[in-house]
Amino acid sequence: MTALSRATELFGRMTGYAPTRVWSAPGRVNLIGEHTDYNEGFVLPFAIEHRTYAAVGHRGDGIIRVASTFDDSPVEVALVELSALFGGAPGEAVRSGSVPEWAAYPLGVAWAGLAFAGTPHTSGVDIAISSDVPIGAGLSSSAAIEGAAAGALNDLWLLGLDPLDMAKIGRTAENQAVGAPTGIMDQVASIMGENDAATFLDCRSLETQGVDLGFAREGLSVLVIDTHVSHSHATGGYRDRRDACMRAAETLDVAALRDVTTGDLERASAQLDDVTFRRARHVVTENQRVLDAVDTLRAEGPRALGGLLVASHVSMRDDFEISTPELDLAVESALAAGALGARMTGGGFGGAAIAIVESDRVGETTAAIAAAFADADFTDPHQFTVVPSHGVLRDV
Ligand code: GAF
Repeated sequence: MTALSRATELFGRMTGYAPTRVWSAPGRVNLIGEHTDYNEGFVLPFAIEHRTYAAVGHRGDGIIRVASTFDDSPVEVALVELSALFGGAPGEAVRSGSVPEWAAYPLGVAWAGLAFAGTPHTSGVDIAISSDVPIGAGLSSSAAIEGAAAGALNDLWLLGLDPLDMAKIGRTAENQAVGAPTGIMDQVASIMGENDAATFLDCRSLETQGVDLGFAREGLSVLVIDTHVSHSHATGGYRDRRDACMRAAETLDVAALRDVTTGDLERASAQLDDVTFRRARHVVTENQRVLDAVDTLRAEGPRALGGLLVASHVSMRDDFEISTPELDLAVESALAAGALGARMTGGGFGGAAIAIVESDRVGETTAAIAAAFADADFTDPHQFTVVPSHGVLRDV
């Protein structure tokens, strides 16, 4: 059964009738530009073909009810209660157990969407969600839920939101309702993705440009190596890295690390302690690598990207310190098997790496990576290829 059928079937079981609309949004792979979004820098992600579906229909009683195929119990909240639920400290409703984390994504989107549109909406809604985006793999299953819910509710409730508004609403849901202090990259990638292209996003101006990738034309595939080491951005290291970046910007007296160039790094090293300097150096050099990757793709195509991807991984491993032994092994074994480039993707501390591989060598490469994991006594990674795909859309 496809995720679309599962969402439709779940909606029917919950309500006894067919959904009015089904919308879907994809997960994403970030090609390059990690931990640069909340520093107002540059990112280059692309949406993938794995999608999350939200089947929706009106109900007349002012209740929002969400159900999903990854949790048996539907969650119901009165729409007028959403502000009280999510308006306090970030993530409080989840931490206190008032809502399960998965439900905070669609409920948070409903809350932020209504507030953004300034609509005091009283008619209720049923939402049934199903997904084929791997969860906890660093492929942004969360942005996919937010994008699908935002598309569906915008349509059903006639909120009049444009794609960038929907991305902002998704980020608000994630930051405030779920309590994960993320940037806006994943939501923009999921909502605004295009077939065969990456989305080049300036996270300060929020301007986007599609950049042609041409993997298929060049006989290349993007391999995802999911290490099965799961991570959460609502806790721990992600927040710590973000705080270090904010401290660095404050000490360097700039609005954001976006305003520091590679030429400023020597001066910055005298002003920051060693750890904070290395965190800042990752962001500053990563911003430059994104700009270089866009130029490289346009001038030479995807075969020339490998060096930038590897440099990005090394910077995340040594300066930002967000890689894991499994991610390092995924990258090293992919490169040893002939990949043109490889790096961990997403927020780090687990999740997946990507490798650009000749399409006719995918089988050999995955076998070599699996053997390296077995030798190291690591869990067998889940490996699959992805293609750059379109963003949010209405399916039914
Ligand atoms: C996670 C976050 F959600 C993004 O906003 C981004 O910061 C990324 O980690 C790191 O580049 O996916």
